[in-house]
Amino acid sequence: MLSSSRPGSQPANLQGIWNKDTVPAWGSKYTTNINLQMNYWHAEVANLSECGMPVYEMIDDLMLTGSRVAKEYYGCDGWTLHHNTDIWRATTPVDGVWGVWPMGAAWLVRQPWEHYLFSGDKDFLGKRAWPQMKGAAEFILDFLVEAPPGSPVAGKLVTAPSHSPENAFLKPDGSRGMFTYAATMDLMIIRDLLENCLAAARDLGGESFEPAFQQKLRDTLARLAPVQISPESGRIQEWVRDYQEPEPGHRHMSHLYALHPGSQITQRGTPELAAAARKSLETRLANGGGGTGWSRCWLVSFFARLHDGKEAQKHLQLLFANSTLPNLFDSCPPFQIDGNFGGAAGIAEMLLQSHDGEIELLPALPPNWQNGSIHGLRARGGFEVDLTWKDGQLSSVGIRSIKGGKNQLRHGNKTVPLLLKPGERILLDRELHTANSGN
Ligand code: FUC
Repeated sequence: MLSSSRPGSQPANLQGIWNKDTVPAWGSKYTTNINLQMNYWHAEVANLSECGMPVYEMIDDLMLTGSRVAKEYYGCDGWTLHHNTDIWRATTPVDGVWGVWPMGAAWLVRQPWEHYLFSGDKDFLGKRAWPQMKGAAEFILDFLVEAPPGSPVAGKLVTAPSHSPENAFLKPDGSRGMFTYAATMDLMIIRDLLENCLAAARDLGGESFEPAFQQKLRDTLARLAPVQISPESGRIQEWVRDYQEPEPGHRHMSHLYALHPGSQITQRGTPELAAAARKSLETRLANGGGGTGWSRCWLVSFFARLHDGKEAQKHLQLLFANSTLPNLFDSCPPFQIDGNFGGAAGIAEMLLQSHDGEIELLPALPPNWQNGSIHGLRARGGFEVDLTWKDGQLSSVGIRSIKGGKNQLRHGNKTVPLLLKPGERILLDRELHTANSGN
C-alpha cells in the first residue's frame, strides 16, 4: 500500500503498480463492484490513512464524468459510476449485462466517510467527503422507483434496472437471468449511504445543516424495500424473489454487504440477520465458494464480523494455501493485489473492530493464535490501539486518542467507558482495568 498509493499518485488498480503485461487481465483497471473498494479496506485500520488520498482525488474526477452519465443515461441528478472505471474516469456501463450496475458511486463514497470516522477530521468531512457522498445520494434519490403491485415489496422504493454483481439466477421457466429489480445489494448499499449521509449531516451542523435534504433522506429510508430472509432456506435472499441459482457457490457475496464492509448486520444488534448471513455463507461454501483470492479474503472478514475466529482463520489459511503465489502476491487468478490488501483487512477484523458504536478487542481471535501482539492499529473515533495476548487471552491493551474523545471499550461481555484527552494514552490490563497511563 505504501508503495502503490500515495498522495499525488493514482489509486491502486487491479495489479497495483506491479502489472508486467502490455495487455493485462481486465486492463489492470478499476473494478468497482468489489475490487477497488477492497484495495482500501485496510487503509484506515492499518493506520495508512494518507494512502487513501488518491481515491478521494479520483472521486472528484468521477463526479464530473458521473454526473453526465447520471443525466444522459438515467435522467437523474447527482453522479453515478458503474462496475468499472479507468485512468480516463469512464463511468458508463461496460463489458456486458453485469456492467449495468449503477451502484459504484454509492459504494465508493464509503471510503471518504470511513476516513472521517477513523480520523475525526471534520474539515475533510465538510469539504471533501460531504459533496462526494451527497452527490452519490442525489443520484439514488432520483433513481429509486416504487415497486409495482404484485411485487413482494409492493409500494416500497426499489432500484430498476438492477443486478447482483456478476451473479445469475434461474427464472421460473428455467432460463438464466441477470437483470432484475431490487437486488439485495443495491438496497444494502443505499441504506448504508443514506444513513451515513444523515450521520455526516448531524456532525456537520445537526438539524439546521441542509434540513430539506436530510428530510428527503429520512423519508426515503422509511420507504426503502427491506432485506428479505428466505422462509425456505433461512438465508438472506440475494434477489427480490427467492430464485434458484445456477452457481450457488458464486465468488461474489454481494447480498452480505451489510455484514461487511457495511455494518447494519451485527452479531449483537441484529442476531436474526446475522444467523441468516451465516446460512448464506454456509450455502456458498458447500458449493465451492471462495474460489478467487479476493473472494476467499472477504470470507475472513465475514467470519470475523460473525465473531467466529476459527472459521476466519481457516479461510486465511486457505487464502495462503490456494490463492497466494510464491512471492506472496495474491492470485485471483491471475495476480491481483486486492486479495493481499483484503487479507490484511481480514486479519485486522479478527483483532479489532469498531463499527458497532464501540471498540471491540480480539473479537475473533482464532484458537490457534495462542500468543501475539499488534501495534498501531486504528479504531473509528481516532484511537490507536496496541494489543498483546497470551495463552489465547487478552493480556494488555494500550490506547491513544488522536483528537481526544469518548467511546466504549469491549472485550467479550465486559465493557468499560473510555474518555481520553487529545494525545493521551492509557494502558489497561486483561480485565480492562487501568494499569497506568503516559504518553
Ligand atoms: C470481477 C470479479 C473477477 C475479477 C475481476 C477483475 O469481475 O468477479 O473475479 O476479480 O473483477
